[in-house]
Amino acid sequence: MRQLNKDDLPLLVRELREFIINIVATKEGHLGASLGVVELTIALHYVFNTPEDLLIWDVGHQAYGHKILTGRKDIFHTNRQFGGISGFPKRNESEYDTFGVGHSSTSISAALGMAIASKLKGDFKKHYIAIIGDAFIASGMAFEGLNHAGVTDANLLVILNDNAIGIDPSVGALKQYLTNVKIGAQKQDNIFEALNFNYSGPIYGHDIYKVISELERLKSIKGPKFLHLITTKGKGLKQAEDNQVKYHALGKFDAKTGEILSKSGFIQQPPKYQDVFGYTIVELA
Ligand SMILES: Cc1ncc(C[n+]2csc(CCOP(=O)(O)OP(=O)(O)O)c2C)c(N)n1
Repeated sequence: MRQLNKDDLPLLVRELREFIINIVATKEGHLGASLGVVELTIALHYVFNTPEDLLIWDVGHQAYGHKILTGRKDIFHTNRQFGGISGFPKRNESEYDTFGVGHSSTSISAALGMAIASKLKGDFKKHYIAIIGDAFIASGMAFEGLNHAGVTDANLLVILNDNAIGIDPSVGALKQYLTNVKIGAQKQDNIFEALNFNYSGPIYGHDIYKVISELERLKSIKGPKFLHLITTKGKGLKQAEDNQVKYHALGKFDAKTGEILSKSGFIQQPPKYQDVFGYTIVELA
């Protein structure tokens, strides 16, 4: 892929998105998050020398494109099936999966730990990149990682994939702050610069050329860096963009229309186990 001409990348973007939609439509799984980072995923593997440079995806539910691009295209239809590949990055599955994930907010600390460890071994060349969503950067452990990284000279790049939603729309003061940054109303100090990060953004994350040129620029800057990307969860499938909560993870759907399917046709599926469990617990409470 790194040998492709930059002009060919928009076609790859389309193909990768289509591939993810077609497989998840029949095999189920996380959808919106992976669709939102297609450009970023391609740009990261294009600009950085993976797997020598290390990508650490927070949670890893958005890493379908990463898996497909790193040798697992032909087995991606086994995603989350018994005996098949994992729905999250898994170290024994691929050398490109640098950290076992599933639970959130670990990526920054993990990347920082790896960066410090290789410096101790005398390796100063690699890049360490944590990709984290706006929901989970507000978690305690992510903040602990930022707080620690800011007093090191680690070659760490933290990429905030800001789509203003987790499973439900994001809430809280940090979300408000990020919104202010996006609308250009933030007059106060930049919180990430205050933590000693070289901040860049906000950048529109669906312009592959912009993302590539910014990653190339950041690659030559030493120390902790922070890239703020604005993306749309579910990008490329209208229904998933319009119903981001429902299309975070879902059952089978029509790949063309995005309509959610059941075995008997275009009707709602029965409630999921976790919904029944949740309603029952609330009722009992
Ligand atoms: C500790 C923990 N809590 C909850 C979850 C369930 N979970 C998986 S993805 C997700 C939302 C992630 O939001 P964000 O980080 O903003 O990424 P996005 O999906 O919007 O790209 C949640 C709550 C989890 N994986 N780990």
